[in-house]
Amino acid sequence: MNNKILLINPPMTYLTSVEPIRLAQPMGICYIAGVLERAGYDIKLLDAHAEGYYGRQKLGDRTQVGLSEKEIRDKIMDFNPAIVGVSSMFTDQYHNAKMVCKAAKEANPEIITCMGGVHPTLVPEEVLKDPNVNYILRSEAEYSFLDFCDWQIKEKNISPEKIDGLNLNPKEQWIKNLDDLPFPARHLLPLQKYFEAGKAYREPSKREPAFPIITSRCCPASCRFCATHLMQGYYRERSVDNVIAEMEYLIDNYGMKEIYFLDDALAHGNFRQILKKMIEKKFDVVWHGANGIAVYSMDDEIIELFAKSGCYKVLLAIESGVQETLAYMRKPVRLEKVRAVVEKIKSYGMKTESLFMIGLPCETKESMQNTVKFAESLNLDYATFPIATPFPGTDLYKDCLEKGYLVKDYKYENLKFGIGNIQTEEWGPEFVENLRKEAWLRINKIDSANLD
Ligand code: B12
Ligand code: SF4
Repeated sequence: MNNKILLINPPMTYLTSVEPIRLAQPMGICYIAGVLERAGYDIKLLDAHAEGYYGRQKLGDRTQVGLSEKEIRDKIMDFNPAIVGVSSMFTDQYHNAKMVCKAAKEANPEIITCMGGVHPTLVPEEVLKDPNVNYILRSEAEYSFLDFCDWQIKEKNISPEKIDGLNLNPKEQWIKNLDDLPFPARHLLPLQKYFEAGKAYREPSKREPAFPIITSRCCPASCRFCATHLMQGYYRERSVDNVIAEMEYLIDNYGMKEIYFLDDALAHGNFRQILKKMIEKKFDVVWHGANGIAVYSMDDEIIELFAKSGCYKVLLAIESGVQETLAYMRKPVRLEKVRAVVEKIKSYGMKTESLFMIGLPCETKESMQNTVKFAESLNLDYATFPIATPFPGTDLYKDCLEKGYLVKDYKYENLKFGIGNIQTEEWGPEFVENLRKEAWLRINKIDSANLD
């Protein structure tokens, strides 16, 4: 067996009205590739979403963005790897990951396919039913994928039952020291594509080249709707020096001008030490957090550090304007603190944005309207109202199932924050979808075409 491995990020499907499309460097497969490269494997990445970014294939009210099935198959045939690893990060995009596994088997039935990422972690049994998927690896997989390749390719004496999170094996080993990981293998990505798309996105990057950086994994909180603990186990952070070394590497080698941090719980832990070092080193970069910043970790000192280190917009994860709803979510946000945090951020001239989730099973029409009123009263630069989405494997999903609140036609393809999937005695998808649209338009005063 040859020692070639191809890791693929599949194309993505969007509602046709959504343009421009966000393009994110797929950090999961970059981290895995870094570890495999260090171990001497011949590894390639195919980001089929980025490589075919300008390819648009209409499918009813949806559009597929990325390389076509044939183009993917041809690329697999050209490289002819022993193993194709497919990343399935979003449940609503699972059909695309399935398509890539099929393309791999059609390219060469001898190829071993292995799927990883969020969806196979949440519903492993179901994914394993697919005849084109030989294996899955659940959750964080840098070292388990290395064991898997050593077993399959180097035929090392590793018992498959011992490979952490392989198929239905228990997932028990989390990377204790994140500094041991090589930096993500970004050199295997078509970087120019992300820089071009970053400038054209509806919330464009301020300066390019922009790069994602992850300083920590998982989160100290455990919100009912979130899958992070299933993916990343428990909260861990990289050392300040290791993060700063990655920043210096990106500045020296790629002229990085902007960072978008992908941490789940940004502002927690040693993040303020990282900011102090960025200021001390006078890095010529601007930054923002792409995933919603932990409001509960914000205080005057860190907000000042944000401003001085180049932050230009702060996406807060306030999530609700109703304290009881926050309690149901298990979201550690105290509303009485929020207004002062928002005002302080504004005082430094940084943009304020927030996420507010509506449509949780504990809610009434009135409580959702109160969240919208609260959001409006904060005078944010931008507010979004994702609809609570019961992703399989989460406690939110279990709660909806117990209460009989999942809509009758619950389907993975519909698990988007713009589509309601919960029906209570008082309200259903139509109410939340309309409220979201109305609130979004009124507060942000912009066109609705991009409302995904
Ligand atoms: C960063 C992030 C983003 C980024 C970048 C995503 C990207 N393309 O990489 C941005 C901000 C763009 C984003 C957007 C969205 N996101 Co997001 N995002 C995350 C987040 C916080 C971290 C992902 C990450 O980079 N982790 C760090 C890297 C190192 O880990 P990783 O990617 O998980 O990869 C590891 C494993 O998954 C596995 N793995 C991954 N691929 C493969 C492949 C193989 C072969 C193997 C073996 C293993 C493997 O090994 C990797 C290394 O350990 C997760 C939450 C979480 N903690 O998982 C949510 C998460 C993935 N996002 C989620 C969602 C819903 C979204 C959005 C749909 C939200 C929205 N409506 O805007 C969008 C849609 C994305 C899009 N259109 O591009 C959900 C997905 C839930 C689900 N079941 O579908 C998550 C789980 C958060 C949640 N709500 O629980 N997201
Ligand atoms: S604070 Fe954010 S990342 Fe942490 S558990 Fe809640 S939703 Fe998930």
